[in-house]
Amino acid sequence: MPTLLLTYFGPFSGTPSNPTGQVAQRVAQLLAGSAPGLSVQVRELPVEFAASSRALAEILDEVQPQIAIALGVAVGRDKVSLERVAINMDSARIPDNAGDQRTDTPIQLDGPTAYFSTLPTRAIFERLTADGLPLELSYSAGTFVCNHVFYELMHKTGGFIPAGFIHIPLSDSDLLKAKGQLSSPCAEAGGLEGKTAPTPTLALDLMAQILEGCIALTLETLTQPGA
Ligand code: PCA
Repeated sequence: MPTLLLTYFGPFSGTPSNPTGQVAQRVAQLLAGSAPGLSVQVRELPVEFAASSRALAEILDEVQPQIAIALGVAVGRDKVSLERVAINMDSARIPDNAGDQRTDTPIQLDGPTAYFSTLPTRAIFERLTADGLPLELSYSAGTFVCNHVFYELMHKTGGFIPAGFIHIPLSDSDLLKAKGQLSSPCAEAGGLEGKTAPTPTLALDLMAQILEGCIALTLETLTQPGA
């Protein structure tokens, strides 16, 4: 039975509510019905540069997934973003949840400049946008903890499994929960700066349905090598 690892994050500086936990749980429920042969392991990662690397290494070791997808929120984006490139740099104006504020810091001293996602991002984008779903291909996951986890995920899985990162917009309930505490989008955290209000959102159920589709198409590549 193949195993899918799905990771999510909690709140962080300027973003008091993160939809990725609820979305990951809903995706797991949907997959229990649509892909009963798939074991789905949902895990939270800390929004911390150093601790997320350690946690991810432990989780990969424990779960030994055949597919790994990390989720993060990108405030200001209005579509589910299939991230294609992770870069070897931590740099952000905001600190992580441990107070660590990094500027132009390499993630892996001897690592390559960048990794590409090994999820079938092009095929997912074409198939799901043809169904009218709000998805985009993205060439920057920023330089905060999401890009960090994406880079570490690709570094540690070494291209041997389909793995990658997907940013999602905020949900309506996040905006309600944030009650004015939401800061303006931060580009390093994948956000879209310079956009005027209102902050775009997508419904949790729609985001879960899109991710279920992403995973179904990725599963097809496990059974059809080279697809
Ligand atoms: N988004 C942030 C970190 C955690 C999250 O959900 C980012 O895009 O870097």
